[in-house]
This record gives sequence, C-alpha cells and structure tokens, in this order.
Amino acid sequence: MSKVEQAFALAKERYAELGVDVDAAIAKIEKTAISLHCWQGDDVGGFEATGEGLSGGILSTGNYPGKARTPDELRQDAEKAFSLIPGKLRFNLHAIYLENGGRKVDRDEIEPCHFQGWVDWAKKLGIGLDFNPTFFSHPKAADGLTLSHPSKEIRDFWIEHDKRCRKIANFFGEQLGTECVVNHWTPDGIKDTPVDRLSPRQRLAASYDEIFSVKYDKKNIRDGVESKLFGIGAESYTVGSHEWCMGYAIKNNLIATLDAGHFHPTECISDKLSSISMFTDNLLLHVSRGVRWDSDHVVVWNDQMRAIAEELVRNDLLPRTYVALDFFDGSINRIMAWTIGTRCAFKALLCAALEPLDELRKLEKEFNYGKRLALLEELKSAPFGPVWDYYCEKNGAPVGEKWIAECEQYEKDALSKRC
Ligand code: RNT
Ligand code: ZN
Repeated sequence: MSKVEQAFALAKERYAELGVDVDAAIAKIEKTAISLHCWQGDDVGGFEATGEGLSGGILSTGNYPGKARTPDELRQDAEKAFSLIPGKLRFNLHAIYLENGGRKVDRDEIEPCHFQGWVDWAKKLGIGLDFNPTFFSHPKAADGLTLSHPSKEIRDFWIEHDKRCRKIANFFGEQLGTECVVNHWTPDGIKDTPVDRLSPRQRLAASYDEIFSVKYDKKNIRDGVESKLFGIGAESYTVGSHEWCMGYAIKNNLIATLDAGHFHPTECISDKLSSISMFTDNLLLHVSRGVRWDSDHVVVWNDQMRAIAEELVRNDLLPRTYVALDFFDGSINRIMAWTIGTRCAFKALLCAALEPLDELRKLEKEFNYGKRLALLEELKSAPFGPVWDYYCEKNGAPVGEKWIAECEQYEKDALSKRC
C-alpha cells in the first residue's frame, strides 16, 4: 500500500465514524464535469488579430510572460493544465477564438468551419466543448450597447453574430455527442444615470426573442443568459441585470447564468441556487472570485467556494448544474491560474460531498441547532486531505504540491520560449 492509500484508509474509517460514505462521495464528484474557460490562457485576447483591445467593462490585468499567441499554443497549454487537474473536464470557447486562416472574418460571418480545429482537438481528448458569443472587443460595441442598441443596424449585426454562435454550438453538440452550453453575456450598460431604463431592456428582449426563435435539439445545445451588476464604464445601469436575466430565462425556458462576481459584494450566489432551481430545469454557474469588485481573481477554496459547493451537493443539484469557471489573471503563470482554480473547485465539491447529510438534516428538523453547529465545526478538521490526495491519484493527477514543479518545468520548456 502506498502512503497515499494508507492515509486514505485511515481517513475513510474516520469519515465512516461520522456517518459518511467516502467512496460514494468520490463517485459523485467523478461524475461532475467542470468547464475550463479558454480565456484564462491568453487574457481574453482571442485570435481575430484585428488589434482591438479587450473592452466591454471587463479587465485582465498583469503582463506575466508566456501567454498563448495561437490556437495551437492555447491547446497545448490547456492540455498541460488538464494533466494536472483531477476530474472530468470540458473546454469553454468564446467566438473570438476562431481560426480564420489569416483572413478577416467578422463576427457576423463566423461559421462552424472556423472551429473545426477545436472540434478535432476535443475529439482527440474525448471532451465536450461549450461556447460564448463575444459581444465585446469590437468597434460595433464601442457605444457600450449591442443587442439593446437603439440602432437597428447594430442590433441586427449582433443578432446575426449570436445566431451564428448557436449554429456553431449545435455543430459542437452534434460532433461531440454532448450538449454544448452557450452562455449569452452582453456588456450592455450606461456609465451615468439613464433616464430610460426600460427601452434598452425591451430591445434586449426583442433581440433575444429573435435569436432564440431558432430552435435546436436540446441534446446538442443549451442556452444561458448571464446577468451582471455593473461593469467598468457602465457603473450606473446594466441592461441585463439579475432580475432581467432571471425573468427572461424563466419565462423562456432558458438557464439563468449566475456569475459569482456579478452581485453586490456581500451577496453570494450560493444562497440563490435552491430558489432558482425550483423554477428552471438547469443551472449554469460562472465560478469566479471577485475582490472588492468583479475582478475575476483565480478561484480559491474560500468560504464562498465552499458554500457554492455545499449548496450544490446538499440540494442534489449537481446532476442538473453546468459548472463553468470564469476568471482571468494575467499577472501569474496562466497554466498555474487554471490549475489552482480548477483543482480548488473540485476540492470544494469533494469536501462538500463528505458531510453526514442525513444526520445534519435530522438535527435541523428537530431544531437541534446546537448539535448541528457542533458537528459542522468538527467536520472542518476531519481528515479531508488524505481523501483529496487519493482522489487525485485515482484520477491521474499529481498529488499535493507535486503539480507545481511540473508547471514550472513547462514554463521553462515552453512558455519561456515565447517572447
Ligand atoms: C463578464 C462575464 C463574462 C465574461 C466572459 C469572458 O463580466 O462574466 O462571462 O467574463 O464571457
Ligand atoms: Zn461570467
């Protein structure tokens, strides 16, 4: 027996004393996929090569060397991250990550063929792909409005873009045999207090109505609309607010995407999951970490991450939740960023699955809140580490800090050669 297995055996005994079936918990998390976002690999740059900088009220800061400059580099980097992460993964693309063969292909011209390279790669790895229309970093988004713009011409341009994105997503679903989750996020908003908060929201609804009037098989594509509180340069008004997106999603049988950084700083998405789960079939999460604002810091295993994971497990929401990540830190090694964030997300899920739920529920029902609190606190020092190590080993990923050296080696061998 290896040291990892020995420690695991003892930990398993201890959890059994607490009434927890460790093997069942591991099996549950092994079924859960996390969608790794491509955009951490190159600071939301994409491959349109138009020279347009990142806009839309989001910001990637930092200039750490070695970012991916081509689709091949991004794929190679992602594969490195995959090898360091234990668990089932998907890959989440944005429309700007097309392969245009050096020819300008505008957003209203993209086709499935521009993503064939990604599909081939996903097939090779046996993973699913998710997708996002890109409503930012484009001259036609310069007013801060896209699908809700007062000009019909601009709205039509973006409607066409999104329709094409859904067609591409449907192609992904068909090709890969797993539904492609499309997240629709528009940066639409206004810097200073608007006098008309209603018309842009009505226009946004009319635009989405047209986009979603094209029906696809749900086996291939699922659609979520992502809300937001505010963005840089759109501090006073966001067209697709939480109420708007939740209302639109519920009314139209879509998914309301919840990004952990898109609410008031003391508001947590964990508390929203049980409520929304009653009114939509599925949930789509953008697991992120806001620091003071929607800063998209790398996800860590903090209280918020723990609470999100606990809510998903306690309410048995994992089977109908699409877990995607959304952070972009350009100030550190980007493969480390991916690996830290995704390992933490899996870690949080596994830890949440190790609760004696029946017992805790029973205590709560009996109003025995003292014992409930006592047990929850004791659980915090239960031997989770050995279970996590075993889970990593079982799923072919490095145990403990060993992955860091692998990342450093990759930086030496590959990243440092990019200048
Ligand atoms: C922006 C949204 C959105 C983006 C990605 C790149 O605030 O969170 O999801 O981060 O589409
Ligand atoms: Zn997001």
